[in-house]
Amino acid sequence: MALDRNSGPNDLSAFWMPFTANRQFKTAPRMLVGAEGMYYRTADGRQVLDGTAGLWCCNAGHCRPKITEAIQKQAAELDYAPAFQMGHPKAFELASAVRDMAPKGMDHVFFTNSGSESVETALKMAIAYHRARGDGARTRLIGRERGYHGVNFGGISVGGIVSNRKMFGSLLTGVDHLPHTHLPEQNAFTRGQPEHGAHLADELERIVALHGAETIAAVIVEPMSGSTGVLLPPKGYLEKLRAITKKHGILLIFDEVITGFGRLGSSFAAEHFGVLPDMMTTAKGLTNGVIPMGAVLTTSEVHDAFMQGPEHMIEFFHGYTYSGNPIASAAGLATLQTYREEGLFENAAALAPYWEDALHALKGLPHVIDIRNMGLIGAVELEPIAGEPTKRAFAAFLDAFEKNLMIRTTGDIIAMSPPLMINKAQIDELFGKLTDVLKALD
Ligand code: PXG
Repeated sequence: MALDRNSGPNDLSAFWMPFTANRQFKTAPRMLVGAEGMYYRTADGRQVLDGTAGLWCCNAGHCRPKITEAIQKQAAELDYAPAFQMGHPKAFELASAVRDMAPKGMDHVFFTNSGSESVETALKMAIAYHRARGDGARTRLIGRERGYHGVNFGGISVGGIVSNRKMFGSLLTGVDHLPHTHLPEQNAFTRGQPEHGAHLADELERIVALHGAETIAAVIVEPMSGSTGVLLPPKGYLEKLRAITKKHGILLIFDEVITGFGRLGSSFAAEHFGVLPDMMTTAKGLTNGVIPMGAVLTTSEVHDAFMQGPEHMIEFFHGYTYSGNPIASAAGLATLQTYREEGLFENAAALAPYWEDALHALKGLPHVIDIRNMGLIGAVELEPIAGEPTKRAFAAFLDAFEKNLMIRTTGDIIAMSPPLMINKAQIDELFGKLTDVLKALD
């Protein structure tokens, strides 16, 4: 019997770790055993500054009392309620709170359990929306090169990460991609939004001309690409995408899994850039990463298109066992309350210029070929070691952890996105440590 197996706490073999160099990790494990506020605690008792809010998700910081209490209380009161054909008050309360925080016009909220599920949900919703309106030929989906939309089949199909796509067969059919907007020759070391590249949105006109607008359901983009190395939208780019999609009756989906919930110093990137999409996908910061939860936000126009036919019929044939789970809903409510009460989005906005200055001061350090930032996000791009891509940045990640700093790397890009509760002294600590890391790199 499996339970009789004598596998002690040091047995690392069973857990096949996600997006991890498993063999490397298991030769020198990096174990976190505690967390509070801005810091993780390691198994060997070190305090590690969290420069990444976990995986871009712990926007309120770690082990925040309100969130912890809300989860404990909810677990003891109503642990689970069926998600289909039944309800419980907290899911409705959270949906309203998310709507109230979102840009005006985002009126309805569909719950999922992750960013990947939010993406699948939005893509299905887009296709079903057109069908519900008698426009069923609109099935084509347009993503973007270097886009990241999670790991499920729809998400990797519209996404533009080569290693995410090449391993997994033929993917969805009927998908096309916009070019990415990363133009380092013209935009390197720009502070905030780059000047050059808005014209790349015009490529959508070319794609529309190729396939016919009447076959295209939706365009999905991250308003700012996080995972592929912090690629900012050039000035005017998102506005153009909005204008072109609107002109052709194509839905525009913003994947706000990273940019949502204060990361840019605004509730959402849509608000930050002043561009309203038809749908937004979210997760991560919705529950401070503490309990898995995601949400798709839509306009009334999208939602209302489904609300027809006999009233006893299910309008949207989609959902998850854990959609709007009571404990996740309680965590979400406490998270939004913490953001509000502590003014964390405002803190992010107020500290963004200080963050930008501290980050751009790294210019001139060895191997640094570009620096990018927005809100409380920063990226430092390193010159790859010839013939060994990703190795230099991974070495920086390992050394940073030794120096009690957590960063993320993607390719040869270092990405940082600290909890929004960070202060100036901690920003200095972060970039002081990173400077030491960069100076020591081969
Ligand atoms: N969309 C976007 C824009 C994301 O950034 C997902 C969807 C998928 O979310 P889930 O919850 O299914 O993982 C993401 C996730 C990194 C990193 O270091 C980024 C993500 C996840 C893990 C690490 O860049 N983004």
